[in-house]
Amino acid sequence: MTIATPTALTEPVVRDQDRYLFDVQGFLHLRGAIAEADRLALLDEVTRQEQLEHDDNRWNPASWGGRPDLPTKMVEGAQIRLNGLLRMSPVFDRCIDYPTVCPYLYDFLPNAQLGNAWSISKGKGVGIGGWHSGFPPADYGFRNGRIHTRSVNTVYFLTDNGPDDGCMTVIPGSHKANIQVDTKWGAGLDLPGAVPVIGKAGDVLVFTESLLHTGLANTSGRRRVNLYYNNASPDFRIPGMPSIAFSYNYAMPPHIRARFTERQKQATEWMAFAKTID
Ligand SMILES: O=C(O)CCC(=O)C(=O)O
Repeated sequence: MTIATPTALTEPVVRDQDRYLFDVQGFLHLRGAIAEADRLALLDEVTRQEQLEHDDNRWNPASWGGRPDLPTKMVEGAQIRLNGLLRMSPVFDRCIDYPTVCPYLYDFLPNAQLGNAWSISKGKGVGIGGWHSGFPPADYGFRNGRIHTRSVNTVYFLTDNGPDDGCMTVIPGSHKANIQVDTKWGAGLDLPGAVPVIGKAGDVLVFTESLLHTGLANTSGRRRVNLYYNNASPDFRIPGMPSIAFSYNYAMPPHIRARFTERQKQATEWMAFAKTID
């Protein structure tokens, strides 16, 4: 599927064949969905933020029983993960409701609420990730002509995701699996049914979090940078939501939400009720 230019939010771009493909595979690969100027602005900002130190005390005071295992900046070898992107810079706001992506998001998950937004950069030597999914297949279904899923993740490829760059990998159809996977069957592409999502800078991967997924190793030495905006259904309570232990990463303090557009405020409505510090 190729998207040439960003489409207005109101245009009915989602076709039956898109719903069919998402339902059958558990994901859609939107090629060329990010406008080049946006991609460059996002990539520059991730690169800048990765070089900064981030003071977690401000967001995660020990007195609130925060999550030391989920700091803002996580560095493991040549991999850098930044959690809570929207706290860092308004440059990241645009992906809350990116015009070419949100018609699919809201079709598959009406009134989606944004959870965490994070980046992952990989360099040479980063190994294969572990297979995982956010929700079990029981949380995915198709009823009354509509997709029903607890969570939809949207992955913005800011650089090429080649097979040796550490690209995302999925098991198409695993969001409907009836047999529990045993990860001892194989790591990465060795797990039966694993397919690499090979993409270009500017592509977006939209998938149900009931789908098994992971990332491959980076052996090329080319920097691979993706952004992840994960969304939950409004009836789902983000785990531990009222507690800062989780809302630390997910919830934005009121002064950050104040700058959002109306559409972005709607997409983060639950945050208005979460315990946060300003
Ligand atoms: O970055 C990758 O390659 C995989 C990331 C992933 O699966 C995740 O963050 O849940």
